[in-house]
Amino acid sequence: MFPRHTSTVKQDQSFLDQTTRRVGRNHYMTKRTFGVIGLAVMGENLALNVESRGFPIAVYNRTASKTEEFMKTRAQGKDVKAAYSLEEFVQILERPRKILVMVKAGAPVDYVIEDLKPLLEEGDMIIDGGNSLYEDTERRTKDLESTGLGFVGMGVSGGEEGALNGPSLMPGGTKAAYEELEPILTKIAAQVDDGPCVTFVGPGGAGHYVKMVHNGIEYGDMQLIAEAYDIMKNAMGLSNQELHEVFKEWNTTDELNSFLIEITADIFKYVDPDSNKHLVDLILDSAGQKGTGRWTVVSSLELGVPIPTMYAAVNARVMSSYKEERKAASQQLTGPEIKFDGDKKAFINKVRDALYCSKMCSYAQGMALIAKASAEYYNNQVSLPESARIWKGGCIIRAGFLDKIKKAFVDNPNLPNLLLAPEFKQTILDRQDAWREVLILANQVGIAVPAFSSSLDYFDSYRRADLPQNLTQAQRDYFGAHTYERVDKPRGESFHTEWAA
Ligand code: NBP
Repeated sequence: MFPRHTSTVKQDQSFLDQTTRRVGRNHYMTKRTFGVIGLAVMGENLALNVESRGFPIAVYNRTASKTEEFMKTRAQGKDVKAAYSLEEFVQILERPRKILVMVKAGAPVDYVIEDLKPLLEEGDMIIDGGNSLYEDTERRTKDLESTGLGFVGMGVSGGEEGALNGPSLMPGGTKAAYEELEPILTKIAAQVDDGPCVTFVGPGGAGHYVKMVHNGIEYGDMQLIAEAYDIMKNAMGLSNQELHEVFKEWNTTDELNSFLIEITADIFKYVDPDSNKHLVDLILDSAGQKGTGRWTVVSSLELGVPIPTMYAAVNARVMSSYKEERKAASQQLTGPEIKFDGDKKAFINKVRDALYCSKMCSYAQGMALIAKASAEYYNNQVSLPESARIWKGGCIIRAGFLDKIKKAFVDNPNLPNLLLAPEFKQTILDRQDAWREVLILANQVGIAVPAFSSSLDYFDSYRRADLPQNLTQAQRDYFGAHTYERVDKPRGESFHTEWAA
């Protein structure tokens, strides 16, 4: 059983007496409330965030020169104590120790945990704030809980700026450890109208699972914006200045107001000082894809939850990386001539509608994936309204629209799919014609819109009672005797036919 402790945030005199120790010959130092291991971009900024909320901190980094540099620069004058060995680091932390590990995801997290384990005492807790695979977090939680330590696998979103000023935090794992950490986490998280962007997500790897899906949704959002840009630039001929104005205007709308739309508007007006050209036009069209997008797709396949928009976004990045091959192919594989002669202003509104409808489908997929994972892995403990709420501030997908998602699941906790929530349903029904028109144009002029198309396919598949998989089942039974069910017989009864006879 993980022992309970009173909050360590308020320190009265008797507490300070117990938690001071002699350092050097004459100097007394208050023990540190919070420790951070790993002083790269995220660790440094999170450490400074924690310190700025009034918590004395200790820091440690494997390479001592980075620690020295941090102490000489950003930590100057702050309530930060550096340690140059893990033994020293552990000693200067008050008990129960609260240690945030912010190192490269994967094996380095295990190395740090293994080195820390023998130095810690029952009730101490480790938080892994990196982008760890939820299955690794599952394993680490079990392992550390079995030794009497608390483990919190915490997704952190918001990059460098969020880490410093208020990220979105997605902690899961040992519930009692989270309760100890809550007074600190609620202070360092982004603050929005309905509270700090942090909640206890669920047991085991639930925090990292929700962070993974957050990143999958981020992939989807970015690809959808890229496709809207491609159509408006290459089919409709909008200039960067016009694109800046369109995205700026979209950012004022209830449905699309978001961090990603805001930065997109900024990007279109940025002029490269060296060349005096718009920087966006000078950037190579080859995007990387790291673990989380791919993991989201793999998990969705394992759980049997369709997430075609996110899958399309991951594939689009993979395809973009074949730059040289695409360049060569473009000399041989021609497409239709690009021609748009409609009303630009009216069509821009249709692109906006297509973007919003596609985005609704993408979030419907993400929320369905979290719901299934919650049921399969986390005893139904992951709250969908809370997941949407903690993404409202601090993180890359922060958007006004998340409020509507939260409300949809508060109003109906058993909602089978976001698209069935009254507000989303009506919007998508009202705008589907515009959405389809945009896809028709893209297809006619030969511009690939994989995420827009996958979203529409998702909508058109989900909304149809009958799909053509009756034929698929017949084929499977024909060549493999896989059997089939019949619409005119009770579910569960299976049939086989000797088709060739
Ligand atoms: P990095 O992912 O670049 O990792 C660098 C840190 O890991 C350094 O402190 C390095 O120490 C330490 N480290 C390594 Br590498 N191997 C180690 C080992 N075997 N033992 C101990 N320490 C080791 O840092 P980051 O960009 O700050 O990201 C940290 C985590 O946060 C990652 O999981 C990342 O995916 C996640 N994340 C990053 C962002 C972002 O915007 N960057 C956003 C959200 C989440 P050294 O100095 O001795 O080499």
